[in-house]
Amino acid sequence: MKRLHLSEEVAAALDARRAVVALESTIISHGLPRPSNLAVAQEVEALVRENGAIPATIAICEGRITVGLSPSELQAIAERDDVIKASTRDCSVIASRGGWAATTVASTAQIASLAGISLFATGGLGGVHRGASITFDESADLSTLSRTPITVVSSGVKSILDVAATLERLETLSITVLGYQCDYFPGFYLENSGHRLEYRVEKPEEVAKVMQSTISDSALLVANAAPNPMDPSTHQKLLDGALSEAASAGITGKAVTPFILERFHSSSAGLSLKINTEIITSNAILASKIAVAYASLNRD
Ligand code: PSU
Ligand code: MN
Repeated sequence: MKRLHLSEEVAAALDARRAVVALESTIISHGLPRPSNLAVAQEVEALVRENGAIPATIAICEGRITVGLSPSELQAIAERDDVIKASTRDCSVIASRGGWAATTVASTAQIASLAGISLFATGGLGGVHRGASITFDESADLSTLSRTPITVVSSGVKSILDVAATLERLETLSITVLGYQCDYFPGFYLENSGHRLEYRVEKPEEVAKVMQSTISDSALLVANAAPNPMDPSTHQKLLDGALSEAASAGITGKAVTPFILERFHSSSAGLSLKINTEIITSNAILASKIAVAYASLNRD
């Protein structure tokens, strides 16, 4: 795939059919505050390795669509001020101009799948925003995942969204959802979004078997609840505050998610940052275990 630049380590792992886990970079550039963003990104990569897989953080570095960032590229994505948030439609433009960009769930999934990676870990997917029946604000994460064969581990979708509508869209788009050791769809910061799931799995090997049995080119979503979630009333207060600030500041489009996440982090005295970090690390660990199980199924 000439459009993509794979690091030597990732290319070798894929050639040898070893377990590889893709990681997104918008979380680093636009989802977490500095300087903890770089520390979290490094920790996540280390945890993937400890759990037997090779990490492949994805971003656009000086126009190169890169699968498997070097330590200095990872640092640049965390620290540069000119890193753009790039969903799938933005990537070709930024690549052609030699720019820097962090990839969202949509573009990371697309690039990872083109590279031949089967597993992808993130925090929470984008989805249908509140009020979308008027604004039409629905993340390209959903439509991209409907045509991208990859397994995504997340703690559900961002809790700032219309979760019920997002679940309806996931059904329409034929994206299979598995609850990992849970009966209800997790609510990102919240343990439980209140929506019951049809399928529950207990072990990474079960997910690997589902992957092997897939009949479609759409994604498989593994929903894994936050290890230490937020209590619902604290969450509601933070959300109400952040949404009304976003409305009065006139924030729209792709700026909505980074704005609201930043308001959460600065209004919760570090609580949302701690939970967000734990979500990302626990999803990366689970994705690594599934990647290892899937690689060994495919070797047999
Ligand atoms: N969830 C987080 N932090 C984030 C995001 C999601 O906890 O930074 C990012 C992801 O990259 C996701 C993107 O793909 O937000 C969705 O943005 P939008 O709603 O503008 O499509
Ligand atoms: Mn949007």
